[in-house]
Amino acid sequence: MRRALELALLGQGKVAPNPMVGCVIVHENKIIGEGWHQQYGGPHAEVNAINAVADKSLLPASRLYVTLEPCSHYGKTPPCADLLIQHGVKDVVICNTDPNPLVKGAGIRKLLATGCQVHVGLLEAEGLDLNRFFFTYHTQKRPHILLKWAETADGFIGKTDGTKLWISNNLSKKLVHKWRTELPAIMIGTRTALIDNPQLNTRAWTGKNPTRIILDKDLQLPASLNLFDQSQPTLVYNYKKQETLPNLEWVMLDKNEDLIPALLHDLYKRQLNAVLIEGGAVLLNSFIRAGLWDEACVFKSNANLADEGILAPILPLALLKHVSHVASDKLLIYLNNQTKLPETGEA
Ligand code: AOF
Ligand code: ZN
Repeated sequence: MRRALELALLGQGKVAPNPMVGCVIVHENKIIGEGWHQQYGGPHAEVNAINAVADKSLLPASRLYVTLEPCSHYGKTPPCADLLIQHGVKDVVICNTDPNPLVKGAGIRKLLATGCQVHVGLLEAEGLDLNRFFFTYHTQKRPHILLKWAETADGFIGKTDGTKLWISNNLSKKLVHKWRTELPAIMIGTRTALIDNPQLNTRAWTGKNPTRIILDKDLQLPASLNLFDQSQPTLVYNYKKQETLPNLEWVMLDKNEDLIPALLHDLYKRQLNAVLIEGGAVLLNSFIRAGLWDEACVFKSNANLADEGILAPILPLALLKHVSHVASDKLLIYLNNQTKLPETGEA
């Protein structure tokens, strides 16, 4: 199953909103076939693993390890549970059950009904962690929310005078760009868009550019910003207009609804299963106040701003206590080794 999880990870950044899935087939203690879900809409992991087996007559006497319950529905491909049954597979070990309402146990029931032996829950925690975006999406009916910010040693994330402050370093920039390739969407608020004029792309890492999401309630942002260059899919949530251009869409929200839940509901409908919230403080705090977040990735500098600045978000104390016991369960802090803050940097 560890090997199957390793294979699943090869689909990272290529299969969303579908899960990363790996499959290993073992006959008399030898791996005779391996496969993983490689591309969104492409063959599932089980199909690729079975195709990789040279001698299919070995399948009835083999054990199949798969990281997610075999599917039972006709989607872009026929049900994997049926394929396993056709090939006479009689021994299946599964890491996680599938929370997708289209499957949700039906794949396991299909296998059991034919007398196949099914074991569920091997390395369950590892599987839940690997596909946490997929699991949050289906169980909470909203995208998985990751908060990200960089703070100075004295707890500031920016300057109050509206000038740009570069807190982290080139290494953290690369890491963030890598994360961006692994996520379907990134979001920022109005002030960050205005001050930093970011591109929100993945130029420091190879991979797919995520959808950019901007919250600009009253449409204050100038069209000249990099974010409006239509170079990658961009959504602008606001209270004023609904309009669609190539790669650029203004989505109007209802002022009478709670902002964060309404926004997440719209993202859910668009099948975006994870969003990295990259600031600023107002937006990050809105997610924290609403209790609608799953992970925080904090870069902490060892240098002081030594001035008045914008305070870094404060995470609920109860959670931090929890984190001190279970390191990096929900919070990830990167310490950077920078002794002096540079004056400017690239957003
Ligand atoms: C995958 N890859 O290896 C497995 C999946 O849209 P479809 O037809 O490809 O079906 C996607 C659903 O199938 C997915 O949400 C999950 O519930 C199930 N299993 N999906 O993309 C796989 N095993
Ligand atoms: Zn399938």
